[in-house]
Amino acid sequence: MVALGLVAAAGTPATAADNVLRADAAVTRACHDKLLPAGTRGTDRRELTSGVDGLLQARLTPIGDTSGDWDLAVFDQKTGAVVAASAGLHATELAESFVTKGQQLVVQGCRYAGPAKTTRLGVDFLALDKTGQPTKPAQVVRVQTPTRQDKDRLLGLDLDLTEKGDATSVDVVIATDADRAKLAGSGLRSSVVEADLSGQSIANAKQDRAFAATATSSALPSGRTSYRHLYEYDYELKELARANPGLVKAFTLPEVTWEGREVNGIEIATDVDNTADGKAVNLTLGVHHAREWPSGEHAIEWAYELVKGYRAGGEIRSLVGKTRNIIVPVVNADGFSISREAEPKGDFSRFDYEMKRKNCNVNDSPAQYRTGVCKANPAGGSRGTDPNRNYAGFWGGNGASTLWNVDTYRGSAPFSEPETRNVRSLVSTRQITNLITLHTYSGLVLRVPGVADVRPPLDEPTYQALGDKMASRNGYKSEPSWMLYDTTGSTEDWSYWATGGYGFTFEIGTVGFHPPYEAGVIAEYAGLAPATGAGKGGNRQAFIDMLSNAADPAAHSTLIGSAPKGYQLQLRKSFQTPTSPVQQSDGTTLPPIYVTDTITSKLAATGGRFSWSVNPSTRPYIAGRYGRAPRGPAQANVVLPNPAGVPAINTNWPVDTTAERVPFHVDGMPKVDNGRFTVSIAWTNPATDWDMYILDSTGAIVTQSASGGTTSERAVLFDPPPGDYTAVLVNYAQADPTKTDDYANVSVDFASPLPTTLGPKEPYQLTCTDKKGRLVGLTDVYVDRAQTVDVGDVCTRSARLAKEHRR
Ligand code: 0X9
Ligand code: ZN
Repeated sequence: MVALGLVAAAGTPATAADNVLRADAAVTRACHDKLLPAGTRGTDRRELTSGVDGLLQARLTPIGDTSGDWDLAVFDQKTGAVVAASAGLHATELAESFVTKGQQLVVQGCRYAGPAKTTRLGVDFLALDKTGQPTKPAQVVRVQTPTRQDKDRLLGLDLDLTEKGDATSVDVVIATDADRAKLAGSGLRSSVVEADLSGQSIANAKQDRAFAATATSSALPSGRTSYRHLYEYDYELKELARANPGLVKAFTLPEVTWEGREVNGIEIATDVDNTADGKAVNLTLGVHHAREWPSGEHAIEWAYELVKGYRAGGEIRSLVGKTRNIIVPVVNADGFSISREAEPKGDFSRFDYEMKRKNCNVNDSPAQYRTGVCKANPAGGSRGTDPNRNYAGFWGGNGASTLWNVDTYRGSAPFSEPETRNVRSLVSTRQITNLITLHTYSGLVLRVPGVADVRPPLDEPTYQALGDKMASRNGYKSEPSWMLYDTTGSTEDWSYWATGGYGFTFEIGTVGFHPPYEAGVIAEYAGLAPATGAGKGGNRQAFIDMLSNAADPAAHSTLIGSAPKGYQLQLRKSFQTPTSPVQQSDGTTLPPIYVTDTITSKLAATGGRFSWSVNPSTRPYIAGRYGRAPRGPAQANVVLPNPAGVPAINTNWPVDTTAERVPFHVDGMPKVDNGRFTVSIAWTNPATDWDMYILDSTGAIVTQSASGGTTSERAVLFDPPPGDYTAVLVNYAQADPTKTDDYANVSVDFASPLPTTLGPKEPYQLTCTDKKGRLVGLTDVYVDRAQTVDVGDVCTRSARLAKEHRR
């Protein structure tokens, strides 16, 4: 690894003065658009020649006044093509790309806005280390996981699970020989779904180029026809703000990434600068996972949708008027930039940077892997923390890895990462009543909880209804996320349980992390074929549903009262929430960590009555869990004898119907109230394999259990409707075909539903400060979902209390 510093065209080190770019005028232009002639107003440039086959990193850092906005672009001098660019909201920029030895480059700095006439340029060239490339193409295999045991076993393998899966299987990426060996040794059954991922990736890129070359516009609100680069996201955010003063504001989140990038967002509301106007806030997040490009596209298109919709009038104008929208299209800016700028290798190896998932934290890696930069290092894309395992909600439990190089690595501590702390700061300081965090892929609208043991929150009926409604627009499946697989430390499993704001994970699309743009972005967003939401409104309409929910006071809580003009109200809650018992890599478990959250929000009184849209004061985490009271006893367990004989081997059920069939009956009210039934069978030899499918009276499979390498099967159905059922027992394999290893009896066990549990109520502390910032009112406020609480004249009523508080 060589860091050459700034080199002039001839390869000699630059002087300090060469490091300072200067422009006397600011010009609002896209610096990355084209290489401008030397001396163009508002620009400065340096010419360089790469001394290496490797990586170029060009940075800007502000000099003195940090309020200026400079952008940066690097061009190939011969072709004029943009090689790398950066267009943040200030003068902190990082443009990175691969270059070849002898390549002649022009670094172009553009002063976009603000008073800073100068900015500091730094350029590094880094040689690449290419050891350890995989030998075989990577594959997607479908792993059969009909039981929770199987799912747990799969999770324990620390493989790269895709979010594609159903009740009985999960698709997994197998990139290396080590992955292959792990899966083979697990006893889990699997089949190859996609034999060579690289072919697909290269074909996708080609298709995208062809589409963008011919299509001049699209059904997207912006008309976009190709995946954006990070610098385009940033540039468009500030241009949207510049073109729509008063309605759109671009902002930078508090923490820079590990590589020093600023993370930017946009806020949209009437009178946008008055963030303390008491309106409900709808937050849309994209790109927690680097390779999930459509998630950023959907987020920024939603921003265009709102701006255009507001200008056009009608439903969106009315909704925008009642709410605030915050959009952060790219939460994981480092990871995204790497994935987006990588060459399409598509083999899912750790050097396939296009398929990088995590962020750029390197601190938890072993010393030999801590060298290099995020985009080029000996461990490739396997360094870093999974931002969607790093939130505090149930952190440290199932479905997250303790290992630095695994794609679901949870990080060294809850909120150890700048990316999650950035989202935390938004959610902790604004009343985010609604949150969608976008991912790809597999057509899902996911809600909490991430693990089944947590049990659904008291809000489950309304929470589910909202998810179902959105799913009716995009054609996705709406379900609690544990049904996909266990996850802990995910975005909404923190934000929801801590604040009560409805949070969802969308898994956009059906065909890959960043499929061709036309299908993966345009069709999914606008609800066009081939998307599952074709003709139903697509994600566009799902987002509008979410915004309508934010605009509906019945969906959150409201405080009303009165306060003098110029006074400021503040709500505050501070609490501790335990993480999961913290799983260790040696299999032991340490006690939960108690994470302190402080939630605050402000209202600027305009005089007279106010109305303030807020989340419920009681955290869902302690409010209780949803369930239902048993209305009668559960049905008595039954043991059904194994029918005489043994069916022939059948590896092709249900096409081949050879099986044993054992009927049983499930009673219902008023006789019994079953919360669930569990059907189990057992045999002796793990090399023997019986599979079990449970059919209802119409012949539909209602649940199943079809694992391999075990001596039992267990199928569960929650809240089973009364009626006749059939257990279908399929003889999939016999350890010794000459001596049948038959299963014993079929047991059907019934259990009562778990009743709803209720926890204590929590208040907000509401304070009022006068124009001079003196505390003049203080009270506790309890407010439930859908409730409106009149807090009265809070700025004078509790004056005595406030005075005592001041002493
Ligand atoms: O595993 C994830 O983080 C998400 N899938 S992805 O392929 N996009 O990485 C799914 C998360 C689902 N779980 C929760 N949201 N709790
Ligand atoms: Zn994701």
